[in-house]
Order: sequence, then structure tokens, then C-alpha cells
Amino acid sequence: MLRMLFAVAIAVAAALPAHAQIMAGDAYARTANQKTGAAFFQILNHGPADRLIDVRADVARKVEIHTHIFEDGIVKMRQVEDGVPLPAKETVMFERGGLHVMFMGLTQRFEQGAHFPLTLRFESGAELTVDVMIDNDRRPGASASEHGGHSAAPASGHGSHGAAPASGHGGHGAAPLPE
Ligand SMILES: [Cu+2]
Repeated sequence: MLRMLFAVAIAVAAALPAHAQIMAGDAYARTANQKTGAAFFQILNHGPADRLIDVRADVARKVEIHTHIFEDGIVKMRQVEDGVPLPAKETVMFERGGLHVMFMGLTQRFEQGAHFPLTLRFESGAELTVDVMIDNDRRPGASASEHGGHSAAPASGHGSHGAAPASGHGGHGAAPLPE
């Protein structure tokens, strides 16, 4: 009996690090045209240095990590080919005008207030699925909660599930539209 308890304890301990060391906070996505969209969040790395190497979501035909660069006097959007370094014990911001996850060829409508899962894959082998809330009205720099929160933190202000947003599109559960 005791031996079994130990085995369970070890299994739990072994499973912990991959999940607990990297977290995402204040994840939201928006679109301006229902063709392309972008997601923004913070990645909090509580563990050793790692790297974000891949992103996946079902809401678009193509999902890429992008950044903005300043070149020839203008700001351009670029795909990040070799991943995003996540230094130990640091927070990396995916924000307007900077790093973002880009959705090209949206396969479902970005309904205000709806949610979808975004999976982040890291060089260490860890994966993190982030609950992304669609907030087309979010202004750059505005934060849903004081600390940027972790993904479980309820977003204040924008109403909870089911509450129809002011836009009038309402509806939760966003049925995918046939193209
Ligand atoms: Cu982009």
C-alpha cells in the first residue's frame, strides 16, 4: 500500500514541471476584417530558459508567430522563423505592434466574447493550451486585469459568458460559418 502511494507521488512530481513552469496570461484575439486575426498574451516563464517554437489553433488555415520590424522607414510584419526565446524567470509580451500569433484565412467568425484554444509548443517539449477570448474592441495596452493575470483569471469589465456584448452580435458558442 505504502509502495503504491510512493509511486503515485513520484508520478505526480514528474508530471508537474512541464505544466507549472510556463504560463500564459491575459490572452485575447481580435480581427478587423474577419479574414485575418491576431492573438496577444503574456508568457510567464517560471522555469529555465526555453523557446516558443510552434503555435496551433483551429480557427484559421494558417497560424504563425509574427513580429513587427522597422525597416526602410516603415513598420512591417514578419514571420518569426526560429521561435521566440523565453529567458528564465521572465515574462515575454505578445502585444500590439510587437510579437503576436497571426491567423490567416479565418475558418470561423471571430464573434465578440467567444473563446478558442490556442496551443503553444516549446523547445523543451512542453505544450500549453491557452484559452483565448475574442475581444475585437480591445484597445492597445488595455489590460483585462491588474496583474495581467494567469489564464484562469476572469477578465473584468467585459462581462462573462452569455452576456451579450454591446456590439449586438451577441452569441456565444460561435458556430463555424461555411465559407
Ligand atoms: Cu502578423
